[in-house]
Amino acid sequence: MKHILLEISSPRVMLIRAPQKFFNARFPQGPRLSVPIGLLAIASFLESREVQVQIFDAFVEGEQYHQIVEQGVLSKAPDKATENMLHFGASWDEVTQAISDYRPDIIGISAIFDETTEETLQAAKIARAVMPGALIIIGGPSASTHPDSFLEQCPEIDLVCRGDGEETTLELVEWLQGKRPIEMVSSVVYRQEKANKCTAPRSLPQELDHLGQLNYELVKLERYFKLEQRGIMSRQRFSYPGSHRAITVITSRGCPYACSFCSVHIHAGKKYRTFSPEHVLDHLETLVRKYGINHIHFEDDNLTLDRKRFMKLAAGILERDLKFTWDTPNGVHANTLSRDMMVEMKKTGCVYLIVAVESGDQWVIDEVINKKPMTIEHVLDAFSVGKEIGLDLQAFYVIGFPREKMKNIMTTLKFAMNGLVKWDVTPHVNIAMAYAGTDLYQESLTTGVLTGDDKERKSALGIRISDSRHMITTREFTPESMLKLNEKYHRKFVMVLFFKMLKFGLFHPLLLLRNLSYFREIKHQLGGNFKETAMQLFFARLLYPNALIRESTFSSKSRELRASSNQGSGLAP
Ligand code: B12
Ligand code: SF4
Repeated sequence: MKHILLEISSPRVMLIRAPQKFFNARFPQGPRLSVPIGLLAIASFLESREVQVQIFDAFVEGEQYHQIVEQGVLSKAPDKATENMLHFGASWDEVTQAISDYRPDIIGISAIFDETTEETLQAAKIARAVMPGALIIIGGPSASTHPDSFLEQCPEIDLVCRGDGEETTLELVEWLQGKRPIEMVSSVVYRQEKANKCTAPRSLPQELDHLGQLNYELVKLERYFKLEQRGIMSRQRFSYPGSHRAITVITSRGCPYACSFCSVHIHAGKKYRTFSPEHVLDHLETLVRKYGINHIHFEDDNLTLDRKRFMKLAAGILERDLKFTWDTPNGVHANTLSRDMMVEMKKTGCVYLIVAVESGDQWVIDEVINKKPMTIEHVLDAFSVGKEIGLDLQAFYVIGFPREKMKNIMTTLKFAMNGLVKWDVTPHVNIAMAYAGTDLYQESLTTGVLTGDDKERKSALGIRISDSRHMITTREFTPESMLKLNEKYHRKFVMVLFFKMLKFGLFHPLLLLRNLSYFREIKHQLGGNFKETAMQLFFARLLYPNALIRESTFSSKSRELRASSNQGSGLAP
């Protein structure tokens, strides 16, 4: 890093989320939108320490943003079998311009998913071309799990930050200021003559409150809502007027479990670290009262691991009279749930709870996924409590692990179907992906079942090379056969869901009619597309029958309050 100038009195930091290529224009394969909370956490921390910082989130910048807002969402999906993918977000020229306007001394680019590696590297190249003397760093889960490969692939990157980025970035600022040597910056990896140097890992305290609150003034919050309104969202949402003001919140980091397919314990650590209930409640209160947020996606890896903490949170939401709906799209663990907790969830506005079941076969849960101590009994308990108390449940399943036989996979698919038919639990079945650094990746490498970079296969599957790279082939199955099987079951699940909805309509005709009146509203939002509107109506409302019934019992007063909070914060877009 000889080109780096030290002793800059007040270095300027620019944090970038690069634009991304997608195959489809629509959720869930298309652009996924959310406030980049990792970058926001770093920026808020730096700002509170008086460091000049700017976030450039390409997802909400540039000409394309205005086009989507003014003309409706980009509805035509590019051809799956070609390289012709949809470029989502600011153009590379616009990224270049933004860097050249701000002239940062440190340029931080997030590498959250392996899927976005190509774009991360492209952003680093542009950053180097515009600011030859700047320190170019990357961070995020993907970079943290295989830092060496980023340094190898891209000479423009100076350094990779592993794990939490707030304190690391501040220490790098101090390094540029000449206040500490680089060896005293924790958790970074950089090139040295012979091998890459990895500095000592940061010790991570149990409590996260010292990181401070997020400062939402550092992002163009209204732009996320506008795009969400146009159908570009991070997750499924329960829709009511104004509910596009949805936001992602994380109240904890790290995970003590060691599921074979997951990289969380590698980059966020095995210690479960939390913001205190008071800190979270203050955060939620700001979101609801200052920014008019009315739906929250709790994306914690383990929202319910500490039951007492969860119950304090729930009690605080009720005490402070915070009105919002919420969900857990990242899944919760059945063994951490109890009836009391699920009752509180319903009371505090939970629209749906996703249970991370993973497999319907206990042997696979224990021996292949290593998700001990969760058992099928825990799962069935949660399913039956959900049905009994009227809380809509969904479930995650994963199929296609190296040691799985077809009979194990069929057990999971049948379990998923049974959960839907008997307990109304909507299934989401995913195919196992072996991400670098995970036990699954290691196992796949050593047993030689990773599919590898295969361009022809990629075209046939219609997915990106970075996706196909993670897919698994064994004597029992190939990625193609898994995708086919998954599609077949997906169609069956949709049929069952459709009949369940019809039955719901028969018993609640007024509710159904009232919901159909949303059709016009959504159709208008989506630029008149009938098929998309029907799908949106189904996925954004009709999939949550219990929530609809509850919604119809809201008093008119609380509806008015909700409507007025939906007017928003008056912030400039
Ligand atoms: C929320 C979430 C999403 C959201 C949006 C995330 C976002 N901000 O854009 C959505 C739903 C869109 C999503 C989608 C996917 N996700 Co996801 N997601 C998460 C989740 C649960 C939380 C991420 C988060 O917000 N954390 C909170 C913030 C505060 O932490 P953070 O982002 O890690 O940032 C901190 C540090 O990493 C670091 N940092 C981050 N960026 C930078 C940059 C610099 C310069 C520096 C110095 C530091 C730094 O500092 C931050 C503050 O401490 C993680 C699990 C996890 N615990 O990480 C999975 C995770 C990131 N997702 C994952 C995956 C695989 C996906 C999908 C590919 C799934 C799929 N098959 O569809 C898609 C990809 C979507 C896409 N765009 O292509 C994997 C990534 C694994 C990998 N190595 O690639 C993870 C780790 C889950 C897992 N179990 O393994 N995801
Ligand atoms: S899947 Fe969930 S429980 Fe398993 S290691 Fe990852 S975060 Fe932890």
